[in-house]
Amino acid sequence: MTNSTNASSFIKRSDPKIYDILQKEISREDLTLELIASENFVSYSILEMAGGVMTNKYAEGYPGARYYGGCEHVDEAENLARDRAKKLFDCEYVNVQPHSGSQANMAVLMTFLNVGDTIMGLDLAHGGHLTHGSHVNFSGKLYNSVSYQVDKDTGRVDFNSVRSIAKEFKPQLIICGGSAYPRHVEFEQFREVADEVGAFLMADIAHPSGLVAAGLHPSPMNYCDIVTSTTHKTLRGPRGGMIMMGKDIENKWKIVAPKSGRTKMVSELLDSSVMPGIQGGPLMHIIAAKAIAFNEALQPEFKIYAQQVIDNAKAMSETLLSKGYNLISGGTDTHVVLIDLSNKDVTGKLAEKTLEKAGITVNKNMVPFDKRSPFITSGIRIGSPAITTRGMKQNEMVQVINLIDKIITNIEDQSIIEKVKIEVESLCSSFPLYSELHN
Ligand code: DSN
Repeated sequence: MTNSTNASSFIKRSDPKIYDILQKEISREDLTLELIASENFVSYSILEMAGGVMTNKYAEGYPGARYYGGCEHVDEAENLARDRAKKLFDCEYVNVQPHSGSQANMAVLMTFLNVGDTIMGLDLAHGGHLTHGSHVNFSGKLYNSVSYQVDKDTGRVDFNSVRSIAKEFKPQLIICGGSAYPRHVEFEQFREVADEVGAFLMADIAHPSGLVAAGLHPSPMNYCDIVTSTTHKTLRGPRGGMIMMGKDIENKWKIVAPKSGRTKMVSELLDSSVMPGIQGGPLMHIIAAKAIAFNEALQPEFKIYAQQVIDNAKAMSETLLSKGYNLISGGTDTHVVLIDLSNKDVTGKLAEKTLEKAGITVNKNMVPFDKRSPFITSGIRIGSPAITTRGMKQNEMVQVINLIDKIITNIEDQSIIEKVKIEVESLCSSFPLYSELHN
């Protein structure tokens, strides 16, 4: 029996109502196919730490310089997380306190920019992220935001257009990476453009960070001034964010100084942007769980997992192509597959809802040049990280796509939906998840 199971039984006695809800979620995760590209299943060790006593501790500040007493053990945990992250990503600076990827990005923008400065990121509808300059987000409200797009034919970032937009608007910060970009992020080409216009370059590797850690996606560290990530997607850690800088921090400091007029290292500025700039007390239970995740990702088995994530995404994309689906960029290099359903006469919204009824979880997603709104969309995004964690391989990916295709091509047929649901449950039962947590 794991501690997590014990914890569940405490809840069972003290609060049966929420215990039932937890059990239903455990069953949902176990008996459905989780294809949301940004989700994953953490280990029992991470669950145990994320539910552990460090949730009790206030630790505003950083190791060795806290505003509270009693921090000696959480200091050790945060130092361990930082050391492991530095080793994993081969970087000199890391801040493991951001509660989320959005807060990591906010801290970077607050460090490198003045309100009203210009930022340039990938258009949300082309695979970017809210915090890369969307007008509904702080990044598009506080900063002057311009965006670049992908090429209509290739579905890949259009560098002619990136260059000309950068030259026209002279952004202080260029952001590369996104949430629905199936290809490797082109760090080197972005660096060239950033140098041409004198911009800082930030990579948001929230999605592929597990693949970067495994050496299966190019690393941004040698090209980008600053790198942010989440810890819960391909990296398979607890929900949270982080900020990193590669080598040569001193040199980057020389760039920051004239702008801010301050005489601090950029690492200090970043740390204080996180706390007290935008956050108070760090989530020490989550930081300790991040330390476990980084250690797990340093093990040789993680590389095997990450390779299987990519192989599985490729198997799904090849099967989809063979069935006449249009994929943005024609396939994938990563864990993400972005499907344009326009030729199937089904909206992303309807596909998401109907697949969910059959036990297949995906998210509707805009596709580049989408004529539909973000609430309807013409596409869906699928991903392989979570089902790969369950142990599924290429053969199962073919089965998964066959099931998706059955639904999409019979979108109104209730009996097909019910039959697919039974097949989904049977497939999931062969790859059990969190069996020790069940009732
Ligand atoms: N919401 C995340 C995703 O699904 O990709 C990005 O923050």
